[in-house]
Amino acid sequence: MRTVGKLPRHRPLSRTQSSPLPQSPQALQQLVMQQQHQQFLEKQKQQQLQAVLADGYVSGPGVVYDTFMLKHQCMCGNTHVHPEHAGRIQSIWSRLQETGLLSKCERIRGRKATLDEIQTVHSEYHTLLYGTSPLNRQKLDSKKLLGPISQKMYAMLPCGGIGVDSDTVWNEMHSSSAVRMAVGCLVELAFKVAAGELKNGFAIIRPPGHHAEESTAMGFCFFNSVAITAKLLQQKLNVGKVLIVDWDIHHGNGTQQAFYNDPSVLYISLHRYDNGNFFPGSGAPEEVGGGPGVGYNVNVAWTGGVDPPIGDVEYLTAFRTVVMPIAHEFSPDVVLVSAGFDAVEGHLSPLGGYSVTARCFGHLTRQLMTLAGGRVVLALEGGHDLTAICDASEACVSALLSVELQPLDEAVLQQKPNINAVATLEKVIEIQSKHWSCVQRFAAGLGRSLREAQAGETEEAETVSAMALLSVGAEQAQAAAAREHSPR
Ligand code: X5A
Ligand code: ZN
Repeated sequence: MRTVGKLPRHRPLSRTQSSPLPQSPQALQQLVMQQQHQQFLEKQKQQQLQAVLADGYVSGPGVVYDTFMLKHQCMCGNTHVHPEHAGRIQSIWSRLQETGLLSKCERIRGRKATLDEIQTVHSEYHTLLYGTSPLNRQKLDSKKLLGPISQKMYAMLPCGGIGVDSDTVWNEMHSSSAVRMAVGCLVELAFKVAAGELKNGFAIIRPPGHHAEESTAMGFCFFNSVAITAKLLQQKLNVGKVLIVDWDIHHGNGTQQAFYNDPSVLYISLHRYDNGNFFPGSGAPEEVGGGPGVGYNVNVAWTGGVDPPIGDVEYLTAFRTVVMPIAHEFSPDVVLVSAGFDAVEGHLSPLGGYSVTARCFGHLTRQLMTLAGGRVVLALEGGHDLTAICDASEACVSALLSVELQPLDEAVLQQKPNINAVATLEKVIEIQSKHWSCVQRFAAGLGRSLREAQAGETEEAETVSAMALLSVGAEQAQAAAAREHSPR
């Protein structure tokens, strides 16, 4: 509170005021202070209201993380043979702490997804197989829910542990809690974003999920967290259209499968394809969806290997010519991102090979924030180079916070996309233009640098307004001519 002596001079109160003014100077001072305080509260209320109108409700981004997910570890205990290890999410969490980004975000409490929630995407058998530990399985057994589930279903691995394969390891004691926690964390976060309690979100979760199909665990994945979240947003929160952007270097075969015939969920994946020779082998550009879902599956399937390399220019060009135009036309209510960071430089084949910068992913995030009123939720998928995934997470959370990003290098803006990337995008546009008319106009200028594209678009806009002016001019001339020739 300010002291009376420091109060600014107030305007003299007018004589027309109906209530009598207090007589003593102290009482007058008090009245002025009361009024000023009232004004202050009023102004504060206005500002809060404006903030609510501007962003929905809220403060800012939400981040979710839970140490339960650390316990999913091969019983062999050797993280070198298993690149999808607990240190991945621990490192990202620490990085966000160290950089002070975490303190600018809301921390969301995670939880284990229920078996019913998981069954929105997965079969009952698959859900029970990976969603229960020996302890709670006994309870289910006694309820006679389980049938043949207690039979052995894992392979012995060369490392001494067990799993579906040497990537997709299983810990009988701890893995079921971890895989359910990964799903539940994302569901909690996405629901708060969709409901307007949070601006956007970043889920630091593992194991990843986008390879998990209805009844198949593979490629480190057991439950498809992003697919389950999309289904639950629709079923429980009445969200209409969900866009899933998958920028993990691997195709999200599980996510594609979950929504292949569904026009309410648009799946756009950018992945290394190499004509089906890169894991998991699916994700051809011709896979466009089925039945009512035709056109709602978009595969930007990079082909041509890594010489020349695929990097920022190619990803930014794909966003400019395919991802963002289609996404805007779809007009989603929520955007979920399968945010794997294995396309970031530092990842070698077969778990990478590309050279996208961490910084670039911040810029891609910022572009996605122009959709769905900014309701964007990123979920970690793949990526194992700790520096790369920490840098990329930092860039993406910075974007979600709307802080100024490190600009892209001028060289990136001036470079043309490589010949293989242009061929890939030509093919995607040829195939998808049957379903999305907006992409057609980008077919001719695919080889442009981002700077050239920028100039081209400015020129196009100028041409459009010049044409508009010309046509207005022509109409006016016609009208004038008509007046001249018509007898009064
Ligand atoms: C989520 C992810 C990669 C699986 C590679 C299998 N999976 N060799 O990045
Ligand atoms: Zn991956």
